[in-house]
Amino acid sequence: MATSKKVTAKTKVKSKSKAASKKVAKLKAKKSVAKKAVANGLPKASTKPYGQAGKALEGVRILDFSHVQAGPTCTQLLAYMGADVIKVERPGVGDITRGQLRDVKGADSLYFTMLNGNKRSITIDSKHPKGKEILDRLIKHCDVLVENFAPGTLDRMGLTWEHIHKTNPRMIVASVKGFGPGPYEDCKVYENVAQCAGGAASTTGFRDGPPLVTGAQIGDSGTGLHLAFGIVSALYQRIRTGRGQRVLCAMQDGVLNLARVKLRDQQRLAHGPLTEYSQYGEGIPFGQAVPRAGNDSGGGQPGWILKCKGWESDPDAYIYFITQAPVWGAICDLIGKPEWKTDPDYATPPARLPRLRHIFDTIEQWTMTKTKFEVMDICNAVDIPVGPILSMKEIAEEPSLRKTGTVVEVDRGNPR
Ligand code: CAO
Repeated sequence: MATSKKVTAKTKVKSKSKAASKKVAKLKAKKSVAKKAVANGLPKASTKPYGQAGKALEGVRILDFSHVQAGPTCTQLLAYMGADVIKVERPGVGDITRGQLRDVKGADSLYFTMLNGNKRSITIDSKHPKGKEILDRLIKHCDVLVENFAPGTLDRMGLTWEHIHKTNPRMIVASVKGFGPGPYEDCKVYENVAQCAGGAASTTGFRDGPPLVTGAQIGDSGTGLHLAFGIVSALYQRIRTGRGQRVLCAMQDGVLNLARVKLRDQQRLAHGPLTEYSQYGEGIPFGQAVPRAGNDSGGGQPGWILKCKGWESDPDAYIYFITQAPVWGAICDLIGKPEWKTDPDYATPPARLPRLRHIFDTIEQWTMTKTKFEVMDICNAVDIPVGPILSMKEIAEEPSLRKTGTVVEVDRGNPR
């Protein structure tokens, strides 16, 4: 076993190295905090101001075997909620993302620091007898073990469910795997594999183009979020049952859950064409499976991405425009087509469905005369839902996101 020197971004990461690692190995069993309960089993309502009554997961200890993105997303969320996360890394190697996509020589990568804030790190060789002994002690004193190793890896370390449950019956063992039980359960999986296997890629992109993956990390971060929910639920249930349980999130399932509206459409397809898809209005027949729908809205209110002023040189000068039925009159007035309010070909949502392409082309003639922010202001003033296509640069510089804490500056940590 070796102790860790590899801790990340400073503000929220507790920078504990050798001393801290020793401390981790000597953790004492927690004393139960016996609070006077009122009739419904809850303690008396706190009189402390909100935000000063401790964090939600204070007192919960996580033994974190996670690496890369899916698992670390989950344990970072738990850490933000107050859990004490002890991240176990492989001696001499550490989490592989420490060195991936580095932007500053000698420092842990942003990829690593953005996913591992608020955690403590320790390196333990889980295959060494001494390492195993330390891990068993940690298992006794922790509440949750989180891992996203390749299938079978944890068992090969000797950390089977049976062993863990016997060592600490209260422990929750939470795993991310690529697939659930079935033909692919032994496969290793990364983000885009999950996006493809979970139905997102086949339904993303344009009908006449190849399937597309999205930049949103719905396979990794999405599954980490699902896992965090499973863990918190298991912790809650443990209050009643007194025992831990296994929690498994498969990345394929996580992506499918987020792509559920497309599974809805697959079922609808058996009963006729998907009339809100632009291909319906264009007279193109549907096949057996849900097609890629370009920028069509996934809901009942038709929408599309339209060019705005400057689109010729700015790749993000676009806006998402929704022709929400209750504000159809306002849309007609804005774009100079007041006659569409009463024209039977345009006045009702069903009448508009076969004409969506023409309608959006007409609206675009108007949006192209304005910047995306002008469209945003004008439309929102009359309750028309629109969304500017914001670049990552614009988002990173957006003051309101800094103000709310959605985007925060964190010290880099310990360049080595
Ligand atoms: N001490 C000793 N050995 C350790 C160790 C430690 N502390 N931590 C890890 N190891 C060893 C493992 O035991 C394993 O060795 P064996 O295969 O010989 O048993 C080895 O390191 C590699 O672990 P791994 O199989 O999990 O990692 P990988 O790089 O081969 O695969 C990944 C990575 C992500 C494809 C795989 O872990 C996986 O499919 N995970 C599940 C799905 C998932 O979470 N994917 C999302 C990743 S984020 O994009």
